[in-house]
Amino acid sequence: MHRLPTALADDTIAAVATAVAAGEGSVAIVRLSGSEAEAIGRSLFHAPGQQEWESHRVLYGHVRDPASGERVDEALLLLMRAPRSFTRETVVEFHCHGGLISVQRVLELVLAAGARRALPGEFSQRAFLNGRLDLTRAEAISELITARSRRAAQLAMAGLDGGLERRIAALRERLLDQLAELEARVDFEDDLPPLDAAAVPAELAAVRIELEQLLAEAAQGQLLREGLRVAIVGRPNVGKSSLLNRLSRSERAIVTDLPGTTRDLVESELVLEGVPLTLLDTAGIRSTNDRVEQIGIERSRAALQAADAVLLLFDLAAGWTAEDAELLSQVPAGVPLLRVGNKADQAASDSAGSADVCISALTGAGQEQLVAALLRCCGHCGDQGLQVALNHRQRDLAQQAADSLGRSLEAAQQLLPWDFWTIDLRAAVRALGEITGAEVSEAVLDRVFARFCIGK
Ligand SMILES: Nc1nc2c(ncn2[C@@H]2O[C@H](COP(=O)(O)OP(=O)(O)OP(=O)(O)O)[C@@H](O)[C@H]2O)c(=O)[nH]1
Ligand SMILES: [Mg+2]
Repeated sequence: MHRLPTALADDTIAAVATAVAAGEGSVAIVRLSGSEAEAIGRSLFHAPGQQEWESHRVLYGHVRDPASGERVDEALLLLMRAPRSFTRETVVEFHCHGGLISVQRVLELVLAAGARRALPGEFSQRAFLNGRLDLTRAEAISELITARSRRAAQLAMAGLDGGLERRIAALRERLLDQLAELEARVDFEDDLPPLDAAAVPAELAAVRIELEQLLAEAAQGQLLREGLRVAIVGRPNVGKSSLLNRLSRSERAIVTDLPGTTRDLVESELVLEGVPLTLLDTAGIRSTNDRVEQIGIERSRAALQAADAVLLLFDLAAGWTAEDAELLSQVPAGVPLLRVGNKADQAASDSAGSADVCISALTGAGQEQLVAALLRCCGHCGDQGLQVALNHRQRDLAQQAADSLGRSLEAAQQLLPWDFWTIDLRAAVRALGEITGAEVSEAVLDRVFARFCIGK
């Protein structure tokens, strides 16, 4: 969708700010922001008695259709006059009854009265443009909303408190100081004391080390934020569905003693040690003439190719077979993989040779070891020290900054003239500025905010 040029954002936007789902939440909020928000609010909301339209006070009354006078909803209205609001514009919120119909009618009335439908993230974008938030805090809000585990939510809150912004801004300041030193020498070398030739590269190297530290933490943060898709694959009847049910503490998947029970992918969401996982139970892989089963097996193979990690389940009682080895060869290179021997309760203890972990999906034995091994092989190393987490965009930029600093350091080592050092140094400063939004183009902003949900 085309986004309006940000310089022209003086119109009033509106959206339903609460979740729009076919459920029956008790309250839904229609939010407006912009110069006309209060006028639109007054034109639709009737507050009986002596209630004053004061900022940051709640009014009680009815939303009315101005054309017919019909009462559309009984509601509360919250007025927050500029600049004391999330967007720093005047914001009006109608706290309506939940459900789908009346909220949509209130929104339609608001739109008919002159507001425009907000684009995804447009409230946050205005907050950013009006200096209320830097880009990392704005992104943290979106991450808080979409967090799938408590730990991911905590990290998003740290971002919202400015933990990431402060770290990045401090590094950028240090680079700017060095850039100023060098640029002054390029322009006025004769008027200044000679440059301490070792001090600048030493500082650049120090900043680069901090960036690399941040990047290492980013990998952990990404795991906590985005989680993993883990495919459980194996021959028919080895206990894949039983394992999914056990890990997700549900009877999500059908279990029978008939090989070929699971015909389709079965997904289950769970959180293990703070890491959100999507577990995929798949159809057991074998050659078959059953058309339905064949399609299921194709889906199993596709899931195997797309997974972030694979649990290759085999039956300890039957031992590691040629078919298991064949399946193993189909796991894409580099994808974390565990060979999980199941039905340990039925098997002799010496049959575990090919297994990384042995479990019994029936009794639950070995379950903790399986979880620990899975998280370990996916690079989860505990997160107690983790303060901030970078998202993809931020990580790419931090990586660019680190690479640019590396090139700048090379120029220094080769004793190239100072203007050669400054080209890459400037690129590093720019990349860090793009993380916080201190230096950022409209196109980048549009892309960032377009990923937000509507009404935020
Ligand atoms: N003794 C024992 N039986 C198990 C264990 N895990 C699963 N089973 C049994 O093995 C049979 C098959 O289990 P499922 O979970 O349906 O196996 P599956 O791999 O999903 O099978 P398909 O969907 O046909 O590919 C059922 O009778 C389970 O009760 C285990 O750890 N020990
Ligand atoms: Mg199954």
